[in-house]
This record gives sequence, C-alpha cells and structure tokens, in this order.
Amino acid sequence: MHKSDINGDTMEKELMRIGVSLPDTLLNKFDEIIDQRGYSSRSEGIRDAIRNYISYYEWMGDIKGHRVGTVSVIYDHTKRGLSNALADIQHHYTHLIKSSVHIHLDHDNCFEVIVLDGDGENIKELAEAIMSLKGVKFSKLTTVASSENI
Ligand code: NI
Repeated sequence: MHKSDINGDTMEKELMRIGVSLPDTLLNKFDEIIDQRGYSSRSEGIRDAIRNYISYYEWMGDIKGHRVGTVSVIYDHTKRGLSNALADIQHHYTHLIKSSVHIHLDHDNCFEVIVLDGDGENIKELAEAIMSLKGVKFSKLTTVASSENI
C-alpha cells in the first residue's frame, strides 16, 4: 500500500468541483477576508473554511458529561417563522436553560445569548437545532465541564 493511501492524502488530491449559490454580501465579505489573510485563491479559503467547519463539528461531538455553557446567536427576526422556531426549541429544553439575554441589534437583527447547564449531549442537541435554522446568521457554542469535573 502506498503511504498516501494510509494517511488520507490521496483523497485530498482528488479535487472535486462544486457550484455554490451565495448572497453577494456574504461572498464579498468572504473575498475581503481571504484577501486580507493573503490566501492565493478563493478555493483555498473555502477549503480552509470547510476544514474549520468539520473540526468544529468534530469538537462538538466530544461534548459529554455535565457541562455549563452558552449558545450565542445572531438572527434576522423578520424572517418568517424564525422567532417562533427559536422559542419552540428553547421551550423544549427548559431543563437546560438557566437564563437568556436578548438584544435588538438593529432593525432586522437580534443577538441572543442562552446560558446552559446540564447534560453535554443535550446541550449539543439544542445548539445544533438552533444552528440549523434558516435565518440564523451566526451561532457559537461554548462549554466547560461543570465545577464537579474541574
Ligand atoms: Ni430582537
């Protein structure tokens, strides 16, 4: 077996082309960042972004045991059904949610921080449910082991 077959390099070398539809504001912002960071091409920036996305979700997969944490979300409250969907999710996980803060950022956007305490896998479920909602522009989960495990 060739060495590259073992470490997965072979897979990375087979480049696939994909077509992606993006809002121009999102693409312009992305182009600005990859330019500032000195990326040689948009493709290289996208590959890096996808690697970060994958490692973030792999990290999320390791969240287990009793945890405390936060989910921060920025979303467009004018998006039909989104505020209701967010409320529905939070009402489903009342046993985890200790507090939340809501700030109306501007005409369309809201910033919400949800403070959580409970089982790590449930916290992850809650975070994933929120992150996958259409209209959520930013979301971030942070967790630490609760005091008994520190
Ligand atoms: Ni608001």
